[in-house]
Amino acid sequence: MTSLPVDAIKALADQHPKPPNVVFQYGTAGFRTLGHALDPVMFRVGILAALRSKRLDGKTIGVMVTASHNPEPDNGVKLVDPRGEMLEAAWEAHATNLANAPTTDALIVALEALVQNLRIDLSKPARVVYARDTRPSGPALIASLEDGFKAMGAEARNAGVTTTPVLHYLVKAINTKGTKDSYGDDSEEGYLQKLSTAFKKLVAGKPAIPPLVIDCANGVGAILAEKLAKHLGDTIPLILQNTAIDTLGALNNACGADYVKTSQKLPPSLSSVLKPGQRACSLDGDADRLIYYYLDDRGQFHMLDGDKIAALVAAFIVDLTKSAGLDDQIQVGIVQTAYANGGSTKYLSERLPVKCVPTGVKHLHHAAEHYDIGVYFEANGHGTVLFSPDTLEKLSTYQPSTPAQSTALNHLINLTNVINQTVGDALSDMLLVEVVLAHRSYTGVEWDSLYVDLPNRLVKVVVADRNLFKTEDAERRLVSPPGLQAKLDELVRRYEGGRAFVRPSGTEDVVRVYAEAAVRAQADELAFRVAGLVYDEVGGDPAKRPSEFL
Ligand code: G16
Repeated sequence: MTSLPVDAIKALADQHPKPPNVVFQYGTAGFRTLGHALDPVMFRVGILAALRSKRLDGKTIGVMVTASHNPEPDNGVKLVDPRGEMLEAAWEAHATNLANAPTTDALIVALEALVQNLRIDLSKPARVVYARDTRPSGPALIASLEDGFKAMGAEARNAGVTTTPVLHYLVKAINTKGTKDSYGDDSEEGYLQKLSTAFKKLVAGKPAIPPLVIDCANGVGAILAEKLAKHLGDTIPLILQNTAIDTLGALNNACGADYVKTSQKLPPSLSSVLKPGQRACSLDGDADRLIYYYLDDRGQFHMLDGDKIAALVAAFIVDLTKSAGLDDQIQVGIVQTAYANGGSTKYLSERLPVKCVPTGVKHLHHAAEHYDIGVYFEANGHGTVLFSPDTLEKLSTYQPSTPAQSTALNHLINLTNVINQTVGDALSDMLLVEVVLAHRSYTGVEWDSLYVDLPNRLVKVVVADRNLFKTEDAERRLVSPPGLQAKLDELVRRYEGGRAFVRPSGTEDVVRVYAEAAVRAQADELAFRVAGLVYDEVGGDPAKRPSEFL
């Protein structure tokens, strides 16, 4: 093919028309909105994925249909680049542009321009691999996506219903197959084998691991967790909860990582399951986020979020590099966002280099690539650990001089296999956490006591147009609407240990407010006062003003 298959595209595009008066945007994690609105977007994403593959010489591009932590009626789609990472930022704009072409003819014009501007060689092959989560709107959206592939004559592999991290793994495994960098067998089974084998090696010889309760958010994580449990056998007993993937409305509803993180509460469905002192964790709807927690002897809930995971894991890796005699050659660094609890940032920055970047794993991932070993976690439990190519090379060629060094080196090598380095992965992160807890002989209590979280509060504000809100300084300050940041500064000054920021969500149609302060009641009050300021600023309906405390 040396020119666009215009007739095929036209014929199929007419079956997926874009409604007028809707604007689509490739946001924090791809396109995300009500599932039934996404039909034209899917078709166009199918075409774009094929073009991206051609542009990259036929490398396989991933497409994941999911809305992750969002409620069930929402759905979404995101593209995965050949190394398993998020789509290159420049192409997000191309995706937005194609999605908004108002007619079939306008779509053809936009495609022709894209091919010309990016000098895409249309004679190259197009290869894609795609998957979806368990949402009811998924099958119809997959059919629209497949029409996009068909229009372009792409070679498309359907990975079925699986988690977002498995899809990222598959993309990397397919593109590295048969090379010296082979990432593993390019199948879900290969993924499960890789993680479970490394996990078993890492915990060999450690005392028996007590059972772990997993809240699967009634999503696709339930399917994978069940398969993983079989691979792990009795190395770690997993008690799966919230596995109702076929119950309408159950997905992420009063369960899952986002519910736990935002409400800072135990999912009600676990209240009769979880025993005091027992560890539990929640996945989100596509199993790329992980939040741990436990109940203390008095039944009080303690959350161990992405910041706590970063602290636990980073300290363990630093200790291993020291024990291996590699600490002068390998630098470990941390990447966080503005949502990181002030307590965690203080604790970590006293020990390691810490960088703050805007929300979205794509930003964290790229920043983490600058370290020899980059540990990145969002407070919401989305994150992973990256080992740079140089570090991987060092680990494979290093000659340890004592048995202790050799053991630590092996642990580090096994960690590179238990960790899904393509993207945040709840199940892989869960195994990583369990390895560290087993090595440290920690329960949730010791882990929790690494540092004390500042009381904090997240609030969503529904406004007419969230795009009025623009930020700078890694989203810690507002530049628009003008004057609002000064009002926030004035307010925050009145709270001891106060910190707050406002940013538009990239996955939901809301503005998010985060606040923390030295005392719980103050953190709550500050959050709702900031939310009120935001609401008033854009002239919202007084009846809907955020007002839990005021
Ligand atoms: C996605 C992104 C995360 C981000 C989250 C919330 O998570 O992958 O990096 O933190 O959305 O983003 P926002 O505050 O912009 O809505 P997920 O788990 O939904 O894919």
